[in-house]
Order: sequence, then C-alpha cells, then structure tokens
Amino acid sequence: MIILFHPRATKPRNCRLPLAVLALAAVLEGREEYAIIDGNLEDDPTGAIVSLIDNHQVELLGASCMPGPQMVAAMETCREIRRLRPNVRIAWGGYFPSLYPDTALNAKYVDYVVRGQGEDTLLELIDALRGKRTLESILGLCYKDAFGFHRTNPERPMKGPDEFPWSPFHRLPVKKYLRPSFFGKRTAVHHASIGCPFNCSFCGVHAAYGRAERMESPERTVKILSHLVNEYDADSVQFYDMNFFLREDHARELADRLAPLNLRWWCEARVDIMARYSDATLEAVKRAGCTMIFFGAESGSDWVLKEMQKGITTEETLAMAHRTRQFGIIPEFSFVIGNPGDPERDTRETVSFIRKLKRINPSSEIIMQHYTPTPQPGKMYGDVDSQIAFPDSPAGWASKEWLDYTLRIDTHAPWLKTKTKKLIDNFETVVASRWPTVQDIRAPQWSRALLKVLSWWRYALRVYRFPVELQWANEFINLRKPKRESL
Ligand code: B12
Repeated sequence: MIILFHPRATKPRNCRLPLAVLALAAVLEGREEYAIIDGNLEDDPTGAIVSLIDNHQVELLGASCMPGPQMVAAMETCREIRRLRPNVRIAWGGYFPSLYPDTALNAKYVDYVVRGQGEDTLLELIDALRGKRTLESILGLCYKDAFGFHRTNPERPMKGPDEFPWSPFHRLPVKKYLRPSFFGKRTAVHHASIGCPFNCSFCGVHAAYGRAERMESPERTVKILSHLVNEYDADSVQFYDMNFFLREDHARELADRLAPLNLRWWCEARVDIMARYSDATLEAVKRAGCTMIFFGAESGSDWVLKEMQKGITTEETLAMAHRTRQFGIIPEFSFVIGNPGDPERDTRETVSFIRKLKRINPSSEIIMQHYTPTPQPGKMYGDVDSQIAFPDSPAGWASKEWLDYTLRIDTHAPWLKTKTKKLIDNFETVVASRWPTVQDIRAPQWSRALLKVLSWWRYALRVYRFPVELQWANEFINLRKPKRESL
C-alpha cells in the first residue's frame, strides 16, 4: 500500500480539495492499493497512518507540503512515524521540499524528495522500491545514497494536465471540501494549468517548476467542473492556476464553454495579458461567471517592477482597474512591498498608487505583503542572497522566527526600518477598514459600517499612525463573528 498524506494546512472550516494528493492518487488509481489521509479533516492523522501501517503492507508514505504550518504538520507526523514504525520509507513532495530539497533530506525521517511535478516521479520511485529500477534513473528525485550523501537527479520535464488521468474524486468526501465562500455556498477548487512561464524574482513557482506553463484543454476543464456540479452540487470555483488567462483564444473558448455551468468563479491573471484582451473577450469572461480576478500588481513603482523582473507596468495595472470596473469584475490587487534598495521610496510610491487604484475602482480588493525572499534559479530580487541564511532543517523552519517569515507576519528583513514596516502595516489596516473585504463572509453587515465610519477620516486626511481604534474594532468584530459559516 502507498499512503498519500496531506498534512493540515488550514482550519477545517477553510479546507479545500487537496489537489496535490488528488493528482498523485489519479496515477495510482486502478494500479496500486493506496489510501489518502488528509490532516485538514482527520483529527489524528498520525494515529490513522499507524493504523494503516499495522493493517497493510505499506511500501511508502508520501507527504505533501508547502512552506509554513503544513510543513510543520508534515514534520511532526513523519518524525513520529519514523520513531514508531522505522521500516516505512518516507518521501516528501510539494513546494517546501522542491524549494529546499537538501533541508528536507537533512531530516532523519525524510528518505526521498520529489521536486516539481510528482506523478511520474512517484510511479518510478515505487518501481525503484520494488527493485525494478535504480534511484539514479529517476528524474526530479533527490535521495540519500548508501553513505548518507545527498544525491540530486536532473529535472523532470513538465507534462500537461491532459496527459494525466482525472482525479479520483470518489476517494474523498468531496462535499466536506465544498465550503461556503464569497463566490457561493459550495466552492470547489481546480487547477486548469500548471507552472508559470514568467520569471518574477520574488516568486517560488519557477524555482520549483521551471519556466513553463501547460494548459488543460478547455473541454477537459469543463468536463471536470460539470462532474463537480452534477455529483456534488458545486456552485462556484476558485482556479488556483498561476495564470488562468495566458492566451486570448484559449480564454475565449474556456469562457464560452464554462458559461452554461452558471458557476461564480475566481482566478489569477496578469494585468499585461488581460489589458490586451478585446472587450468581447472580457464580456464573455464576465458572462461565464468570473466574479473576481487576482492580479499580482506587486508595486506602484515601475523601477521596482523592473527589478522584480515582473514584466508589467503600473499603467497596465491602472488600465485593468478601469476595465474590470467597466465589466463588473472585482479586481484583487496584491502588492509585495519593501524593496531592499530603497524601501522608503517603494513604500511611499506604492501607498500613493494604491490610493489612485481605489479612486479608479473603489471595489478593488487590496492585499499587501512584505517582501519575503524565496530561493531563485538566479539571484533573489533585491540582490539579498548574502543577507539571508535559510535554516538547514525542517525543525529550523518550524521555529517561530521562520514561521513568521514564511507567513509574512514578520520577515525580520534587515533592510526594512521599523518605521517603514509600521507604515506598511498601518496603511494596510486603514485601507482594509475603509473598504472591508467582501470575501470575509462571516463579517456581519454592522461591522463593515462600523469600520468604514471609524477609518473614514484617517484615509481622507492620510493619518495612518497608531490606528489602535481600528485594531480594537477588528478584534471586537472577530470575537463577535459567527463560529459556523452559513450563507
Ligand atoms: C492552494 C494553495 C494554498 C492553499 C492550501 C494548499 C494546500 N497544500 O493545502 C492555502 C490557501 C491554504 C495556501 C496557504 C499558503 N500558501 Co499557498 N498556494 C496554493 C496554490 C495557489 C496552489 C497549490 C496547489 O494546489 N497546486 C496544485 C497541485 C496539483 O500542485 P502541487 O501542490 O505543486 O503538487 C504537485 C507537486 O508539487 C508534487 N507533489 C506535491 N506533494 C507531493 C507529495 C509527494 C509524496 C510526491 C511524490 C509529490 C508531491 O506532485 C503534485 C502533482 O504534480 C500555490 C500556487 C500555485 N498555483 O501553485 C500557492 C503556493 C504554493 N503557496 C505559497 C505560500 C507562500 C503560502 C503561504 C505561506 C502564504 C501565507 N503567507 O500565508 C500559506 C501557508 C500554508 C500553510 N498552512 O502551510 C507559495 C509557496 C512558495 C513560497 N514562496 O514559499 C505558492 C507557490 C504561491 C506563490 N506563488 O508564492 N496555499
């Protein structure tokens, strides 16, 4: 038996279909005995895994993990399994081990690391465990040799989603994963493409996957979503692709095929690509149920966008603010603030850019993040490679300091003065109060009115310092939010 383990990544009320283990399950289905353990639903995943090991001949425990709390949950369970059942081989895959393969392998309880796309690597690893091939021959794999030295095999070229079988949804209690959201009562998630061809030097995707994007055929995307609608009553979907819209002809076909499903949906896109789309295509996208689009706007300064290798301009972001307003789609603009060279100027210019965006399209949702360097194939954005020493073990990454780093709560960036960090955080509090996000479906109506009234004068007069009353109001509202979501 193969166990696919998805460690806890969110609170159960926010859990989503575990796409990574579902993709792996798809290639095991019908050819291997396997079980899925999802820590987002299971109270005691370690106990559940031990019980499987005691009742089956388990050949491999495969854990999927992203940086952050999910890696910590993977670490705790795998450490315990190694202690209790030391003969079971353990492989890690997903963004954490793909970005930090040696760090993952430094753990005594990790035997193999699968970098990037995992389906074929997993199948070949199973063959190797059965003596049918050598570990050296498996692309995308890192492992420890007989002397304990780390071996890193060459990259595995990426395949498109259509080259793999469908996810075996019947192996999961799908309805438990279709949670209420701003988009609907039962929101599904889907990946309609994989990878990203761009080269932004602050993002971990190309470091994990290389620089290619492969798109699912619109026909297959719509078949999968129809299945989720017909079998499980899904009424909305979040597309997790890095770039949902990469080509206008593809976007148009997908939109036209999606329209009859009557889903409300969210996706991620680039302003430069969408700014070039015709009005007819944007109309079709809206008609197909597109409700909100996440755009990495990243900065209000063109010099910073250049340094980040983002490949967009502030003009294009402003144009998308206009056009989304025209077509009734809510734009969600995300910013990565704190340029290592000149964080003060970057922050000043981005704050005033966000104000401009809000004037053009007041429904814009704003996300502000502190720049958190991630390993890159080239240099990290801001040339900060020499200023950061990443931990060399999962336990190091699990410390409070590095969890705060990963979750962008506090990056301890040496280039960011406390005063500037405070300005970023305070401005974020004021904007988020002046325009409370529509996505917080648990926030009662009165709370939105209260925050708007309290923050109005601050935003108008640009007084961002010490927004204690807003922090208190937010804490009070959080305490009063209903514990169970129902729409
Ligand atoms: C969905 C998602 C989430 C979900 C949960 C995902 C989950 N694992 O449960 C939520 C919203 C909770 C989330 C939260 C966060 N996320 Co997130 N998330 C994503 C997103 C959009 C899609 C991931 C996904 O489902 N991909 C689809 C599957 C099929 O692909 P995959 O996961 O890569 O799996 C394949 C391979 O990796 C491999 N594989 C994976 N696991 C295993 C296991 C084994 C055994 C094997 C053999 C292979 C294998 O095979 C799979 C199939 O090919 C990505 C961006 C993206 N589009 O990829 C960001 C992304 C992974 N997230 C990221 C980050 C930073 C976070 C947060 C830290 C953000 C924050 N500030 O809070 C948190 C931390 C979460 C936590 N608790 O640990 C970064 C990670 C890179 C980085 N810079 O560190 C990404 C890349 C976004 C980005 N561009 O920056 N996230």
